Amino acid sequence: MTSKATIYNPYRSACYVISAHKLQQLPPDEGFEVAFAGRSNAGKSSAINTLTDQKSLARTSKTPGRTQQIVIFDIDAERRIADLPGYGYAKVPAKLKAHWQQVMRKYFEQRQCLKGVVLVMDIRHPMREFDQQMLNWCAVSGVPCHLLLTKSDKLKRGPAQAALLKVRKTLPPGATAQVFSSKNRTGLTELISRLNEWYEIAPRV
Ligand SMILES: Nc1nc2c(ncn2[C@@H]2O[C@H](COP(=O)(O)OP(=O)(O)OP(=O)(O)O)[C@@H](O)[C@H]2O)c(=O)[nH]1
Ligand SMILES: [Mg+2]
Repeated sequence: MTSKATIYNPYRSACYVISAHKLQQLPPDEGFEVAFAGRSNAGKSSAINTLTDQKSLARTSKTPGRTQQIVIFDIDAERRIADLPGYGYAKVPAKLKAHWQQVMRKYFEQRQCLKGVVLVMDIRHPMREFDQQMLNWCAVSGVPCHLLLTKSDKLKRGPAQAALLKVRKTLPPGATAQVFSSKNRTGLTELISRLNEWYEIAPRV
């Protein structure tokens, strides 16, 4: 496992654009967008900070349910990252949950520029409620999905690899998975390579 990106990282230029409460507030549906999705507290915002090599670009929190909007970051004029609201947090009021479920479904159905979804899961608790639904939405809308089994620093290498192999066995065709840690940057090179494909960025050394 590598501890640093060993390839050129084009995502360091990312900058904050908007926190959208409604789909209408999103930037025009053009270019390339990749969404980071996953349960609340899974580590989406931390993964974005590690990817972009910026400590506090995306707000992270010990309090689950923090990101309640779609937060957009520009990489360049054509390419964006979307930090989606986390799901599965019990304390979010039922009405708000239902609202976001609907918004998310529409986002997946309608967003033409969505080139891929990075589905973030805690490696110790993968494939929980709604993770499967997220995979299904991706499959139905034909959006490729890459699972980031994050917080791998919490496990030894053997159990982390075992968790990865177990998850890979259950994946639908076209979906991929890797081990990741925002804390020690495990898997960063692999993530950059996957994103470069979706964003159509030619690798540089
Ligand atoms: N040890 C360790 N902790 C992590 C890692 N990634 C995230 N965390 C911690 O997990 C907690 C949640 O991380 P966030 O990145 O805020 O999670 P999120 O998925 O964006 O959460 P919401 O915005 O609430 O949906 C924070 O306390 C992070 O410091 C990791 O790779 N290793
Ligand atoms: Mg977040």
